[in-house]
Amino acid sequence: MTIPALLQLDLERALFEEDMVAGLSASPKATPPKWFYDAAGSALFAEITRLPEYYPTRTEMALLQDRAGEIAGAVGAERWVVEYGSGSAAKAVRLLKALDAPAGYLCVEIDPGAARATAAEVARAFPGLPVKGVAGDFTALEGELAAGVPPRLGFFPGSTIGNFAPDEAARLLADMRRHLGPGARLVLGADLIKDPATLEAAYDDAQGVTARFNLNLLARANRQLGADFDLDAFGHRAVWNAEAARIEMHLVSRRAQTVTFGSRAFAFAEGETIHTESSYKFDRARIEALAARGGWRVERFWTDADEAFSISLLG
Ligand code: AVJ
Repeated sequence: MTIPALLQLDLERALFEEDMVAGLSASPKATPPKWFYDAAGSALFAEITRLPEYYPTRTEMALLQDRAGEIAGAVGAERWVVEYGSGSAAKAVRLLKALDAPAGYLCVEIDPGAARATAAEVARAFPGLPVKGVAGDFTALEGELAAGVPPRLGFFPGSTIGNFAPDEAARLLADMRRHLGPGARLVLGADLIKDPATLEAAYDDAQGVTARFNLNLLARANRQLGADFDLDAFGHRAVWNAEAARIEMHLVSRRAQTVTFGSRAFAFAEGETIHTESSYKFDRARIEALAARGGWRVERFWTDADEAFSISLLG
């Protein structure tokens, strides 16, 4: 079913409001990271990927370049490539270039602008290849998969898997296992555990781009929900939680304050935070355990020379 664009915007706004109300009512306050990615947030994320401190994007791109031939050899010919939200076409173009006679390309992006732009760029790079971009979260894909027949190759780059808590991540991989169908493979990009200083710098850059990305959540709530967040009254914090193996991003209330939107009011104590994102980091054993919970096996595992980032081939 196709939902008219205006209705879709209304629906998106309603879901955003629901998640913000639930997240700000919870204790401790926590909101889902998928709402970072409106047009402004997607542009800020693109800027993050070019920051000197943010190594994941360029490391994964180089790794893809170096290993594309091996990946292509392992997955075989005539695959439908199904990509889960990377925010840019660059990695898919690199993968598709290496693959033997890809059958088509489907991507799902939370930001409708990104879905359109990524699909358009892939279509431009591969004239004649069936290409489709879908706006929504990963669950929006289920109905679309009739478009491409097996064998499929899932492509989940960027360590977006790290945005999900372990149980959710296992469920997500199991969903992919199921809807990608028989004989599917999955190319999974995952950031690796390393020294905390490097990790924290990647999420708290000197230019303050990540801070703006984090604060954009509140700016978006002001724009889209009529909230009255004072952006100067919140600070950005990124901390490595070693026990949970994740970077956490928080927005810290600089003072006691009350924020309102609609008929609701949310009280903040001085120093209270909204936990806006977790970015889990991995090692080979953790990826193998997670893959197994999702019904996959790690067939190949590649890292760069510094072991900063990994690409796994799951089958
Ligand atoms: C897009 C989820 C992979 O966790 O590294 C970047 C998002 N957040 N800087 C990440 C992000 C802060 C990014 N992912």
